[in-house]
Amino acid sequence: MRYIFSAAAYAGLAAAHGYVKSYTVDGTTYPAFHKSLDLDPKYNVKRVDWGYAKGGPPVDNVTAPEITCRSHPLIDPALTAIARAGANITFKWSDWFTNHKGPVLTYMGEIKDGQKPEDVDFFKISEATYDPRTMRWGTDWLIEDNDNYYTSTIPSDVKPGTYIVRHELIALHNALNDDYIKKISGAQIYPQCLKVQVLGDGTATPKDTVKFPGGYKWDDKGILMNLYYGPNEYISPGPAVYKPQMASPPKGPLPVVKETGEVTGPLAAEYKQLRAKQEASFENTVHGDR
Ligand SMILES: [Cu+2]
Repeated sequence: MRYIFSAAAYAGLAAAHGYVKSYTVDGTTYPAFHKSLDLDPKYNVKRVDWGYAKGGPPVDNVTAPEITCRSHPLIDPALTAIARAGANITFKWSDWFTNHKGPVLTYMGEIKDGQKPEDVDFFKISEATYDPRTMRWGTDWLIEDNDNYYTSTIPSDVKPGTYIVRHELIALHNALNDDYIKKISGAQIYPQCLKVQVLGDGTATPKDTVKFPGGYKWDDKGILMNLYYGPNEYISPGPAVYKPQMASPPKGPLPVVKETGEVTGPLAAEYKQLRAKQEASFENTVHGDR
């Protein structure tokens, strides 16, 4: 039974949460930050995403600094992915609890020298929300139909520069379990951010933007809601998805990437083995209740 949890399965739920395992950015795959192994200095990992020092539980308070990129303080990325405007970014999530239903959203915003993720003006580049006809969610599409892969396209007309891509899953299964006094919904928000150098000759700077924190309110219709009621619409939080004036495929040759952050050298095999083991043990928790 997918929707009924035993106490043991629920304890597993509380302890373990999904995360992005890797990013494929304009054809190159980069491993994502791993919350335990990548904090071990002996592996000397370099990542394209912002790492989290405190384990990365889901974010419940949309006004907390964690809403930007899942954790606070953040560990800055040592690498920057490279993509041509108009190229795809594919997020490979860990296996996920199918009861974690809700939308999957992607934002991006230019990050200038000296800026932090919370300073960035984010525009939305894609979302998979809810289809009232089939009563299926973005997460159903991600988990059941697409083997935990989600792809967003960088708008082909954005100006070149260094961007944060903020990708997020909002699990609404518990959303109505709110704390009215503290103004916190029971929604579990799982944002994750990576740094991307965007190439091209675009000139657009999308204007419909939000900052995080700031972009969401605890009682936004898409954050504080009862998902079991069979809603006949879903009002996505944040701005509308930005659409380029004239979408075009990426121009020029594939970017040449020197370093993806794959661990190399004498500890490579050990790292790979440990990581595979930890990922498998998390995913066993996920499948334990099926
Ligand atoms: Cu959860």
